[in-house]
This record gives sequence, structure tokens and C-alpha cells, in this order.
Amino acid sequence: MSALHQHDPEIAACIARELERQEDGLELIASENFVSPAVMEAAGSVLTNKYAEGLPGKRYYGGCVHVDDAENLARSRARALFGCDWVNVQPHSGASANLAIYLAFLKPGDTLLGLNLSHGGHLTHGSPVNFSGLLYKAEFYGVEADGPLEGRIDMDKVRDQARAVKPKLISIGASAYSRDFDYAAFRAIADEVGAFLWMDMAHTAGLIATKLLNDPMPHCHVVSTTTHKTLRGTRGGMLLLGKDYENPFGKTAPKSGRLKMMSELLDSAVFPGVQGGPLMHIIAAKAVAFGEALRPEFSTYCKSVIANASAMAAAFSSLGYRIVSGGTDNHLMLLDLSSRNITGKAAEEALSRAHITVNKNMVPFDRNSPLVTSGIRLGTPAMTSRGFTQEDFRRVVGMMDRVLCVPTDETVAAQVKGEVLALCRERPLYRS
Ligand code: DSN
Repeated sequence: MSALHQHDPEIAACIARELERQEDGLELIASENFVSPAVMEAAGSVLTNKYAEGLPGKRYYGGCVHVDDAENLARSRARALFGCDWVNVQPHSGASANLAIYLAFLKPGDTLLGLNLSHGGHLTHGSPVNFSGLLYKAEFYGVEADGPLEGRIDMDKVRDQARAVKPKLISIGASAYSRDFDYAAFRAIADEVGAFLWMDMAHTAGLIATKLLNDPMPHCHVVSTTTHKTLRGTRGGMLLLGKDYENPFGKTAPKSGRLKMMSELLDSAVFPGVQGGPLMHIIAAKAVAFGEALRPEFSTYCKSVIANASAMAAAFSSLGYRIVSGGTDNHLMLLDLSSRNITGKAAEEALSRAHITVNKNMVPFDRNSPLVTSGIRLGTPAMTSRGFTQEDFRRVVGMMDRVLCVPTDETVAAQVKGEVLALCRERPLYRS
């Protein structure tokens, strides 16, 4: 970054300090990951200079021949990765992708049914502070407080609620849910009430692409994702059509035209509906990441992400911590600290002093506010990218426990920070 150092030393210094923070800390935020230098090169390339509104071959600007190639590569790799017929790789983010789904298929005031934000759902699935809750009538399902389905979704209750509220759109997907979804059961409910079924697989896309979790494609009409969580690409969003794109338009389009109809609705919802020019450097970086995810090493990586999360959850349980739902099927877990005399906010701050980064998170039925919370969310994608093994994660749990037992003790935080630094130096991230 010599040009940046010369040209803008203040920003160069911010980047250098952030690199140091990433190198010298344990990154346990479940939605973060570390991209390859190749992905970063594409994201920092001359493609940032190019306007390319429209789609490959149908642009509103000249000079798009090379960015067309890049976008076509991103599209074909994404289709191969998820085994689907159509994708749009232009959404700037997961929220933009989700906004396009609402625009394509709903009218303001239509009813949605999604997972409650305070039970692990996402803002864009109907939260009252988000466009989705402001423009549409949002209804929610949740997880169970106790019993055999504690912390899990009870599909009988989802069905009862869908029958009661008759949603036009049912969303699946979460930011803090550690269990897999039963897509066939959701689809049966959607068909019964005449709803459109949408999976937001932002968190689990990498684990779905590598077939380690259930596949939403055969059951959902539309799927959205971010590209930077378990999928380990640059920050961004994407839309995909499931394998069954017939039902919602069954009476209005000839069978052969339904894929075209659905894809055209979504394409035009992305542009010109909710976005202007696509970010071609980011689309190229998505293509690089999708290419990486098609390689066998990515499958090995995703298996380790899940094995490491299971090891981490088991280690916390053996120390007496409560994990919501008792464990995890995926890359994350929610640690409920409500019986341990520490809030999520205090835990986040104490761990941060020891260079361990987590985020405070509400647990289902939390009595604390979202800015305080009773829990923390932990994920393994980033540190698994750094080569951490199950044994490393068990060591990390021991370190976290020492901090969480005496959260205001500066001596313990300093000792643990020393151990974190030693562990990080054993496995450098970008430094050689
Ligand atoms: N903010 C993301 C997360 O942390 O899960 C979801 O959009």
C-alpha cells in the first residue's frame, strides 16, 4: 500500500491498525471471516472505475466487455456452487438483496411471517425499526422457551401461526440460530397457506454449498445471501432462485416462462428497483471467492468450522455454561450468561480487553435490552480460516472462562491477552 501511505497517511494508518487488530486477536464474531489476498486484490482493482448498470450483454454504458466477463464468471460459479438455474450477483449487501425480494413479490401492507429478531432472526425479516417492518405487516414465529425443543423452532406452532395470519411471504433464516432448518416442513406450510417461501442463508451459505447443512434450493422459491460469512468472500449480497419456481405464478405464466418471469422480476427489482450501478470490483471479488468455494479445500474448511463449533459448545457446557438449544449444528452458538451474574455487554467488554472479539446478543426471552443483553454470540468461521483446530478452540474456551469468571480483573485480562497473542503469532493471518 505504498501509494496510500504516501498519499493519505491518516487512512493508511487506520488500515495498518486494523490489520494489527485482526492479526493480534481472536475473532469470534459469527458473521465475520478472513478473505484470501486474491479476493482482496480483485476488490481493490481497477474494476472500481467502471459503471455497468444493467446485466452482462445488456448494459446502459459502453466499455463493459471485460466487466461482463467478470460478472458472467461470478454468475456461472455461483450457479455451480448452489446447483441453481439463476442468480443475481449485484446486490451490494444482504439487506439490499432482501429489499429486492420484497419489491419483486410484495406490495406494501402485505403480511410477512419470519423469525423474531429477539429469538435469532434478522432485522430485514420484519423488525419494526427496519423497512421490512415499516412497510409490511410483520408477524413472527419464535423458538421454544423450554421442553424438548428448547431454543428450537416448533414447526407445529409455525403452521398454526401461518394459518392464523395468512402471510404472503414466509421467511426462513437467522443471525443467531444454531440449528438447521426443516425446509420441506416450511414448504408444506407455505403451500397450505398460499405463501411464497424465502430462505435468507446469509450465515450458512458456505455450509449449504458444501452440503453440510440441509439444502433450501429444492424447497424455497427464492434464496438470498451475503457473500462474506461462512462463504468467505468479499462483503456483498446475492439472490438465487430455488429449483421450484412454479407455485406462486402457477396460474399466470406458461410453465416454460416461469423461470424467466421470476428472474426478470428479481433482476429489475435489483436494478433499477433498489440499486444503481453495480460494484464491479466487488462482483469480481465475489467470483474469486466462489471459485475458491468450488475447490475441495473449501469443503474441508467448512467441515472444520462445524467440528470446531461443536467442540467449543461442548467445552462451554462442560464448564457449566448454558448454550441456547444445548448445542449447535452449524458455525455458531449463543451463550446464555443470565445465571452467571454478567451481562452480554460486560462480557463483550471484558473479553475485548483480552483481545477476544465477540458480540453481545439477546438470548430468546431476554429480560435485558438489545444494548445490554444476557448473552454473547460466538462463531468459528474466522479462526478456522486461520487454521485453528478443535484443540485450539478448547483452549480458547478455557481462556474465555477465566475472563468471564472475573470480568473486572485487569490482571487476568492481561494474562489471557498474553496467551492470545502467543496463539495468534503461531498462526499468522496475512503477515508472512
Ligand atoms: N449483521 C449480521 C450479523 O452479524 O449476523 C447480520 O446481518
